[in-house]
Amino acid sequence: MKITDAKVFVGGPGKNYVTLKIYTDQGIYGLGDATLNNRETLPAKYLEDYLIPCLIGMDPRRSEDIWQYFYRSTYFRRGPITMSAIGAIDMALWDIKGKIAGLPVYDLLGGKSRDGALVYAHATGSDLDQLIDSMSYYREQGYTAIRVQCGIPGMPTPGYGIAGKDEDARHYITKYGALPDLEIWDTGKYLRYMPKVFERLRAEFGDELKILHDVHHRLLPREAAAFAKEVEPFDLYWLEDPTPADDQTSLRLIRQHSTVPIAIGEVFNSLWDCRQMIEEELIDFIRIAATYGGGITHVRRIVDLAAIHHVRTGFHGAPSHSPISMAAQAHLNAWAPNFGIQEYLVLGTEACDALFPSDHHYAEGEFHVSDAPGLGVDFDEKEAAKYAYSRGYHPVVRLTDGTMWNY
Ligand code: GCO
Ligand code: MG
Repeated sequence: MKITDAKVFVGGPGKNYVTLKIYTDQGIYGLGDATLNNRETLPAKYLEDYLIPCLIGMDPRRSEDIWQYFYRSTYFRRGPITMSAIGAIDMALWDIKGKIAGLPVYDLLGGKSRDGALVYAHATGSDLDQLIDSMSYYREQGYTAIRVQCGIPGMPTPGYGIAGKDEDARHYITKYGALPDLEIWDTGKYLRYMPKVFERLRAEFGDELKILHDVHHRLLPREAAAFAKEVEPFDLYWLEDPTPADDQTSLRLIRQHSTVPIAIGEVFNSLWDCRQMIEEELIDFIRIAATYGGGITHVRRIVDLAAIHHVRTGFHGAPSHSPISMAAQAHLNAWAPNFGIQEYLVLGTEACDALFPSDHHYAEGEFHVSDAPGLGVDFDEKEAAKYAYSRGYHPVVRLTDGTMWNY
């Protein structure tokens, strides 16, 4: 069996999805996702100019060897662009392999460990009342785990993941400007107000609800340790990205002062970015995505290392991931003995479902993986022709005195 061709498509409804389609001499094709949010043209070009020419003629069943070929032959290893490109190829090869075998990818990994995978939704509010309204909406939709982001009184700009006053907080998705928007961040105001938010939410929703919160890399290690200690009584399911995780050892301080579960990893692209924090058991959930994390082959390796160290999965599921990588993660989630939770936002719009037809679905707080052979997602090229690339940027963040900070 041979790979005969591969094509890259960029575009989608409101998103620049980077979709790879690999064709074989037996009529079977595979699909992969290389959507590197706000840098989408780079993995697309990398695939077209460098990887696809080598891929033609290879045997698609040899997914491990092909992964190693691209990882080792790149010479300048890792990085989000390289790993997104390799990841897309890897997903497409698992898709092909499943289709050859007539089995869903989860069966190739070791079979289902569960029927539905716990997911969390995003609730947001420019203030506490709007946040509570947004949370009530998701409770009604059956969610038992909700991430909460709340506007902070006096904060100069709304902040990460927070709807403006007049926006629809129930369906809020971060918008990216044609040039970077500016956010102003005040750590003191955040640290003083956020514990009060959790206190009110517990009083409002009781003890059962799983409450998650994303700090989005904004705190220093000492601040994060103090904050984690202070919010301990409110029993968070996780505290995400309390500090930028470039320095893995800074997490030790948080661990020494608090038992709040820590979730990190959405900006990682390899095992080497999280090896120390997993081995030292400094985190509780690993958030790497199949897209930037080198696909199923590499993420599976991370999941296995994590399992030995009591770290569970909590894969990234921002809307920038196409339904293809969400499917890749759904198969990992179905199999992983150390599955924790899945972030869930991407599927469900009519335009997105038309572009990526599938029977993966959400029901009652859980994600149900497709039982179709391969990844269980298709790609409609006619629909794809409707969309064009449009450049976007993540916001930039400055402190109140103008100092650059972390988005
Ligand atoms: C999350 C993330 C995202 C990121 C985005 C950046 O937890 O979902 O923090 O919202 O900001 O994926 O590209
Ligand atoms: Mg996050």
